[in-house]
Amino acid sequence: MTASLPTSVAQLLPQGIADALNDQRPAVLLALAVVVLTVLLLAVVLPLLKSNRTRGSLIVVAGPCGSGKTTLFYQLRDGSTHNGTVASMQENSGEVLVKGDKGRTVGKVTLLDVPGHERLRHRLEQHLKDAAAVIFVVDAADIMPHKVEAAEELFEVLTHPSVCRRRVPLLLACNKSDLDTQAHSLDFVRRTIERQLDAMRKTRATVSPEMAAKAALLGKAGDAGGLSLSLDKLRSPVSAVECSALTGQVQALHAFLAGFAR
Ligand SMILES: Nc1nc2c(ncn2[C@@H]2O[C@H](COP(=O)(O)OP(=O)(O)OP(=O)(O)O)[C@@H](O)[C@H]2O)c(=O)[nH]1
Ligand SMILES: [Mg+2]
Repeated sequence: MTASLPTSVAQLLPQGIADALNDQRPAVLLALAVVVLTVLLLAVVLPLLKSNRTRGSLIVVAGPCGSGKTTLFYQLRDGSTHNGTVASMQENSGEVLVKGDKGRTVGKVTLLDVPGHERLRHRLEQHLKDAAAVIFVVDAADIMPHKVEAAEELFEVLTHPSVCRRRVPLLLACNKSDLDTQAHSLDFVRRTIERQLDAMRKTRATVSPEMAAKAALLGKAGDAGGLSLSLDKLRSPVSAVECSALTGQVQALHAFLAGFAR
């Protein structure tokens, strides 16, 4: 069955196209449809598939200087700390084989260790756009002198637009638990960070409307039922574990990574 274009439509089209359509050349229409579909596929669908693939397994390791990120990176990647590290000025990236309960490999993830230096904070912000999850490393033995630095960086991570929008999971890794007498308990580190973040969101809310909007992403004071902010009630799911990158006590990290292994 054939049908010609309505006159009002035909008048709006260039003469050649209107004639072609009126000539009922199905081959032309079919070719046009194929071209449009191909362009759509290339421009929209493929980049989406590609970004989902990388996002599926990129784990960003962040945290203050000296907390043990690079040591943890080597421990997870190679099962060795390579006899110590120096302060990093470059990212380290590598594939990690994720181990299940019985030590069997359950898949792999890409780990990206981002230096803690404040001057490199913009690089962390870039990487967070592609992160499937974040491991935020703090030094459990030295958290008190570094609590402001740790909370400031964590504030940036937890209020990062992409992290908030995609509700990227975050693991607070309380490292250096091998320092028995000096390392604070998981609960202590967690509460210290919560109190510091709480104070930070209150003071930042008064700085500017932009800061107030960012601070509001951590919830309003009192949301946690008490005075302090609760890491359990944020947009991103946050969990916390003890570990020792130096001695290889990293099973809890493998358990977290298993959720993102491919
Ligand atoms: N006792 C103990 N020391 C650790 C542990 N993890 C790291 N360290 C030590 O802490 C120091 C800093 O470790 P790094 O891994 O270089 O710290 P980083 O977080 O990468 O620091 P930046 O690169 O400056 O951001 C080194 O002397 C490590 O040997 C741990 O689990 N236990
Ligand atoms: Mg480092």
